[in-house]
Amino acid sequence: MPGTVTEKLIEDHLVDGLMEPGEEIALDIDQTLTQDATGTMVMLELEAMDVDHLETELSAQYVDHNLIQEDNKNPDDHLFLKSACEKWGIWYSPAGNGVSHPVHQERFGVPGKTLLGSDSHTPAAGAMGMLAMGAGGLDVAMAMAGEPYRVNMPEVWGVELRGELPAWCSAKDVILEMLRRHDVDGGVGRVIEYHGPGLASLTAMDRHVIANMGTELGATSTVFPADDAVKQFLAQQHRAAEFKPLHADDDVEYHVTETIRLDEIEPMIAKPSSPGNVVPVADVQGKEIYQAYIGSSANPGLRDFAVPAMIVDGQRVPPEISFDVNPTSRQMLQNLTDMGYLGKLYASGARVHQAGCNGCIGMGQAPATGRNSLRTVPRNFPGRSGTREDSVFLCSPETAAASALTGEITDPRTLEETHGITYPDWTEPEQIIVDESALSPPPETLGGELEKGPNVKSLPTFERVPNAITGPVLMKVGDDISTDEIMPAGSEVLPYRSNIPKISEWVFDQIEQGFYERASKQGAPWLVVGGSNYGQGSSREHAALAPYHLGMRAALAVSYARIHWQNLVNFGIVPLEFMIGTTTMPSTRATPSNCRPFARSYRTVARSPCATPRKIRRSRSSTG
Ligand code: MIC
Repeated sequence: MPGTVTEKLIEDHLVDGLMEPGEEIALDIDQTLTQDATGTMVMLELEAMDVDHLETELSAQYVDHNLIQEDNKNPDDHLFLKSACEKWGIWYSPAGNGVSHPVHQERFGVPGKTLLGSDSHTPAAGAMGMLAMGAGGLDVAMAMAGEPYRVNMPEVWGVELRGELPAWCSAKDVILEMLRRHDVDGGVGRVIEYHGPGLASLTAMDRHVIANMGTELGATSTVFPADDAVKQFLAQQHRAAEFKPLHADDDVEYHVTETIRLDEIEPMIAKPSSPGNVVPVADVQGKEIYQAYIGSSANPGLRDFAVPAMIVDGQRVPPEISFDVNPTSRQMLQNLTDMGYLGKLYASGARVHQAGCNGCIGMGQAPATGRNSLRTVPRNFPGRSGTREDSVFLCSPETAAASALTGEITDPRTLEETHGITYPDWTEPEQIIVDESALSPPPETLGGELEKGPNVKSLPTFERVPNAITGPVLMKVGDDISTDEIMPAGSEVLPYRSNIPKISEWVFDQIEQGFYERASKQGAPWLVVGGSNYGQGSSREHAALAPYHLGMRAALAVSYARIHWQNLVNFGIVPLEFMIGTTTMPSTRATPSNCRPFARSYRTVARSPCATPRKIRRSRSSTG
């Protein structure tokens, strides 16, 4: 049978299960990625499981989220993570070295491998011909300890790209077009596989942009073939020898097919407060803005900074506009400086921040209340910017730079007429400065003590899941509720990612201030009722751990986002589903007869974080 890239990757890593869409399969995981905001919990889970050594080919830990060191908490977490890397043999990327996804692609991306990351945007590495998936921390910890990753066999959604992007449009407009067509749940249960002649004009970092935000479509992952673009990327990163081609066979059949004509793409924008709320920029043109922001894992390429730098070159951003530049990595800063682009950005009035995720999850750069903020980041869920009443739009670097110049939402194509600016000519350089000096490899001798600051609290203990749960519904929410609404991020909350009792004070706070007091008064057990795609967005298992701590024991929703469903199950919250189309609504008393995933959930819950993981015999040491 001819195979797609996705099927080849899965077949090569299949440990258990049938490759039939919807069937549970188990996959061998070659590499893991953890970032600090979820990684502390991963390390606490490895500790709770008493894991003495890792089984992955490579595990890497990045510090890119909790960068504001306003007191001891974040730096203590960084040291804790460093000590964990030394104990278990994990690569360590310190604060300031850069955003996990692009740095991982640059240093460790290898065609043909699997990657599991405790961050929902891990699929970005699909740009390299890898099968990369986001998961909750416990699943990542289990993979590090040698357990295969269990996921439902996806359908493969073949998206054929034709033509070439017109001037003033870039990869971000392609993925925003996908979101315009399919909204935040269009990719559920699928891997999106891009193919066709249009691929030739997209670099590996352009593909990263598209793969990164496949997560916003709810997709299990996104993959691209490993072709010349990947070869060039690896050569640019001084890793040419690691290239291996990976292509779909001829005449392959996809479960779902779609075509995008790149030459028909126009600048797109996602309006507040959902990445699926996409319209052409021209439709919202003229709205006054407060902030234009470039950077994040959704637009991390050199061109994503160089092109805006060339757009604003010789111009000055109005003084009332906050033009925030968030460089991807230390290496990128060195290159932008060396090539003169950083100087152009500064001269235009930009505020240049340290390399990292920063304002993408509200770690600084929060916009003023109700004022429009244009960002190249992947998400604009309510309050995620750090401002409760925010108004965040998602767009390309071209649209952000054009709007920074004019002070209002601007279709970048109009700059030719209004400012006499022609679309910058950009060709990806063959040679750049490559600097991995800040990355610490695993030490020769492993072991040592975990360095726990006063804010690092060990993993709480969990009760056995009972056979029946009776309790009141404390919260009722609609469709597409994101984990940002269940367990907010932001600079005030994120420092408590390694302290479950404390972070639980913000559970559902974005929806109801004072929920913590109400839930604490109620005590366990209580339930939440939700609509479809409950828990979309981030992989943060805190959105399950913290509600559990407050007494949540079951959710009752129309459907769940994949990663959040796994997180609920992992930590003993039973994810029940309404049986749509029947006349009898299920009661809040959970029994196998009124909930579809119950039996399966219960089985998975048995893999509690306190149990030592069963070591599997890995089917291969490398994917070959
Ligand atoms: C995000 O983009 O939402 C995050 C912050 O990177 C999260 C992880 C987190 O909550 O720490 C994600 O995407 O999984």
